[in-house]
Order: sequence, then C-alpha cells, then structure tokens
Amino acid sequence: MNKMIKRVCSVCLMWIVLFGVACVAHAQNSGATAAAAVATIAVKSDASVSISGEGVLRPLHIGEAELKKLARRKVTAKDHDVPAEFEGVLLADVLRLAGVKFGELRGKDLSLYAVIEAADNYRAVFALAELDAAFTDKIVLLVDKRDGKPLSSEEGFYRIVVSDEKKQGRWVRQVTSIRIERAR
Ligand SMILES: Nc1nc2c(c(=O)[nH]1)N[C@H]1C(S)=C(S)[C@@H](COP(=O)(O)O)O[C@H]1N2
Ligand SMILES: [Mo]
Repeated sequence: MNKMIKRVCSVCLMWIVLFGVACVAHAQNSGATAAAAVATIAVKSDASVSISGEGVLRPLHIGEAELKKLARRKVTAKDHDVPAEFEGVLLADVLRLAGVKFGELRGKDLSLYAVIEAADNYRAVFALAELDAAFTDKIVLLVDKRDGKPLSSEEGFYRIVVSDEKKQGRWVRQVTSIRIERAR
C-alpha cells in the first residue's frame, strides 16, 4: 500500500514538474512575441523623415501628411538590372518644404550638401546642386512605393532612388533624417 501511494505521488510530482516547465516555456515565448510586437509598432509609428541643418528655415518631421502636399513623381529605374516603377516625391521638393532654397544656388551655396541618414547608420551625400533642376536633369526621389505597393520592411518607409546612376549605392534604404551641411 505504501509502495502504491509512493508511486502515485511520484507520477503526480512528475506531471507537476512537466506542467511547470511548460508554463515557463510558454511565458518566455509569449514574452518574446510581445517584445517583437512592440518592436514592430515602434518601427511603424516612426514613418517620418526629419530635416535639419544649415539653411533649413523650418526643421521638419516629414510624414505622410506633409508628403501629400507635394507633387507625386514616378520613375522607372533598374534595381540591380531589374526594372521597377518607383513612386514618391522629389527630394528637392521635400527640402524646399523645410525652407531650403533652390533655383538660385550660387557662390557659397555650392558648398552645401545633404546627408541622407538611415536607420542602420548608412549614409550617403548629395550636393544641393545635384538636386537642383536649374543645374541638372538628374531625378532624385524620396520614394514610398515600388510597383504600386508600399516598400518592403527591408527598404523601409522611405528610400532614395536616383534614376540615372549605374550603381544603387546612394539608393539609401530606411531613411530617417536629412541634414544639410556645408563643406569647409
Ligand atoms: N540603409 C541602407 N541603404 C543602403 C545600403 C545599406 O547598407 N543601408 N546599401 C546601399 C548599396 S551599396 C546598394 S548596392 C543598395 C542595395 O540595395 P538592395 O539591398 O535593395 O538591393 O542599397 C544601398 N542602400
Ligand atoms: Mo552597393
């Protein structure tokens, strides 16, 4: 009889331990899921590009609402030899919205450049003259759509696309901010 009770008890104990382990595993799992959900929300709620620096009369956080004020542009450009249709706004128009002056760049202004900063700390620069239609026909866009669809999460909410360049090094993904600086 004693033996019987011992055996029942040990089986019970085994189930209690198993249940405990399962509970801990589940708690850790849902914790990880919750953390992932928070991270996703944190990235999604930050769909804006901040504009600051020299000659920026109105430092701005450019989001969907501001971008709607600007003319939409489409370009077909080759992304690693594969043509795609990108849609967005001219980078110059975005900067103009923040008070950067174009069209009369001369003299000292030709030492101004825009640093495009990305979430992964990648950076690329464009001289303001490279963005100015008075200087060049080069089209530099801040795009939010590829082939009619929002960009992938790897590309981010906003990406730079330069239609006529042979390499995509300046097609900065996950743009977070644009700073205007002066070469000295
Ligand atoms: N944020 C960010 N943008 C980036 C890069 C990067 O490392 N980080 N690499 C650049 C380079 S060197 C190239 S060739 C293209 C590659 O774009 P893809 O990964 O969409 O093919 O993105 C450019 N934009
Ligand atoms: Mo590259």
